[in-house]
Amino acid sequence: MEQTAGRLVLAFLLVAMVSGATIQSITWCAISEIEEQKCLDLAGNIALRNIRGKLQCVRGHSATDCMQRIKNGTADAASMFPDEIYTAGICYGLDVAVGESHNGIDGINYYVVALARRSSGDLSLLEMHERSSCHPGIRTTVGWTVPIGFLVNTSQISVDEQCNFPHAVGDFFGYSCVPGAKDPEHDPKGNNPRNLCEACIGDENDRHICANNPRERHYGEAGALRCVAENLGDVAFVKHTTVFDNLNGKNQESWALDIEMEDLKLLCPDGGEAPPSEHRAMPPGRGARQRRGGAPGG
Ligand SMILES: *[C@@H]1O[C@H](CO)[C@@H](O)[C@H](O)[C@H]1NC(C)=O
Ligand SMILES: CC(=O)N[C@H]1CO[C@H](CO)[C@@H](O)[C@@H]1O
Repeated sequence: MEQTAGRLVLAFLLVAMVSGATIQSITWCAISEIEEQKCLDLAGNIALRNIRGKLQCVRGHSATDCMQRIKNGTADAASMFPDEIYTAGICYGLDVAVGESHNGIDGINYYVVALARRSSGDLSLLEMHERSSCHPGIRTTVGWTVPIGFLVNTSQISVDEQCNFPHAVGDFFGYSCVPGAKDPEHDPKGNNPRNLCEACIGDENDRHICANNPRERHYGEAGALRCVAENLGDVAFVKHTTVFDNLNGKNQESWALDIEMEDLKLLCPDGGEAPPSEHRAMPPGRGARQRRGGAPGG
């Protein structure tokens, strides 16, 4: 984890779709002072070592500002959070050039899956409108970026010109638990839809509802599974390993002991269903499997 707690450690390099032209000089849009300093250091090294090409650094006010700069040609690249990549792709027509995992030690791949109770008939991942959903946390790769990308990709969710994903998601699902959705950090204007927290339950004393930490009992992947097990959500977006990590006595909490593998099913990207062991991947937007990125709650 770097300087900002809870930040994802995935960084993505974005480049404008410049029709195959080889770039001699790259202008990097730095979002923070630290990033700008790194860029300047690197640029100095490149100049010193006489490497062909040139790196220039500009300072953007925000990820969105950098996207605008890339789009209008005053910058070529920036590093982004995974969830910002969807904004970049969907709202600014930019493309992901390189995906990098900063905690590169493990680099374990996982699939993001959609889990539902077997008893809830008539559920399809292609018809999720007005359904209820359980997410490990806001801006997590598993619980937000991949599923929302899928819903956008399959034209179920459309985002407005402001690219306001929380609003689009709140309008789309009947209600959800997206821990952190109302935190000032993720909701600076305080106007994210309330229904993003309506499937959350908080702690034993009904406090910390929708908190972006384990006090919210529907937080994280186990929490999202619990949310479905407790019938508060139709679907949970979790890793393919989440059921195996929590069922058959692995998790001793009563909700986990009360549910069996046979009670659950996977919803597949093609609209069908499968047993939890047949983890078919949800396509993460651009056809590649997600790398483990140390997402909060992940
Ligand atoms: C490009 O976009 C940035 C960020 O919005 C803006 O500050 C800059 O003036 C724009 N430049 C041009 C040439 O349009
Ligand atoms: C509607 C849409 O954008 N569909 C795309 C979803 O992603 C697949 C591959 O990742 C594309 O082939 C589709 O065109």
